[in-house]
Amino acid sequence: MNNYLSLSPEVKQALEQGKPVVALESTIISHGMPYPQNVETALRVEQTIRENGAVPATIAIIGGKLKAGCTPEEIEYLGKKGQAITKASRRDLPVLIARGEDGATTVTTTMIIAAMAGIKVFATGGIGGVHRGAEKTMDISADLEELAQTPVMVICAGAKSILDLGLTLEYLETKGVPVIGYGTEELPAFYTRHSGFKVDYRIDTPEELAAAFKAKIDMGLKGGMLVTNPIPEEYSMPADVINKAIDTAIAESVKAGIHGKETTPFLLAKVKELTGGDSLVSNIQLVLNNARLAAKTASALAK
Ligand code: PSU
Ligand code: MN
Repeated sequence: MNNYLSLSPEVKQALEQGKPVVALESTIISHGMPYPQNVETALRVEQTIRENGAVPATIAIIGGKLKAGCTPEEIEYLGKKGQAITKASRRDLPVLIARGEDGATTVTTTMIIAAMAGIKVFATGGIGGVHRGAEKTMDISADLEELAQTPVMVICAGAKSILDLGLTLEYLETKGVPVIGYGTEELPAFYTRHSGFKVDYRIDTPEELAAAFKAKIDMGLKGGMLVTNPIPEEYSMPADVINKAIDTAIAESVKAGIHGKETTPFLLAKVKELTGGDSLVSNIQLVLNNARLAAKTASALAK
């Protein structure tokens, strides 16, 4: 452990006693949803993890400390400050920490901090990936590199088709990251259950997810595992509605000259604006669904 890491008493005790712990990211709180739904959702996700037998560890950077386990007050702070909190990826850590600043952790930095703390399972909504047009822009999320090197299982609802899902899968294949479909052979696309792309393996139980991840760690194969869990049918969105919104959002981002770390938040906000409250309801439900699966998988892994 290092001087920069700060575990909440509950998370520290759970890890010492070998109890199941599930990591949660904070970019989804500060940048992914509007206030106050972001705070309500973050607290509900924590509650869902508890109800399913694990301890939640919301991860964030507060005052230059790498936090694993935030208090409700800290979650309120992250949600209320929103976009004013730096979206922190791997390259942001050194300066933010040295300056004692705050940061909302992406999938990348949540994995880094979870691994430092000894947390193996992480639940979120969607991951970053290879952007459409990356053959020109080279915009590829650091999330993919992190999955290639850091030993954390990430449970998500797939990736939004703001990305090039085919290229994202190719990249993960090159990097040796197993892509699992939970109860499905098809990669889910966040708001919808279907993308037309196949995952590497279909797994149907938390126990089998745990066994596969344990085998990976035991063999000393570096990197994580990506579990894609489709949004529950009743909350999935019509594909034509969401695809139209995504196409419009991408066209607007190109016109506005958006690039770098602003791209993903810009596209997510535009899609939300174009689809109204429906996409927010779906977003909340798929995160809760991932939290349930993550708690069960962390429990299976702890046995
Ligand atoms: N995709 C989503 N919702 C999100 C993100 C991505 O559907 O909230 C966030 C996650 O924190 C992810 C980050 O790690 O955006 C990726 O950003 P970038 O594409 O700039 O790497
Ligand atoms: Mn990027």
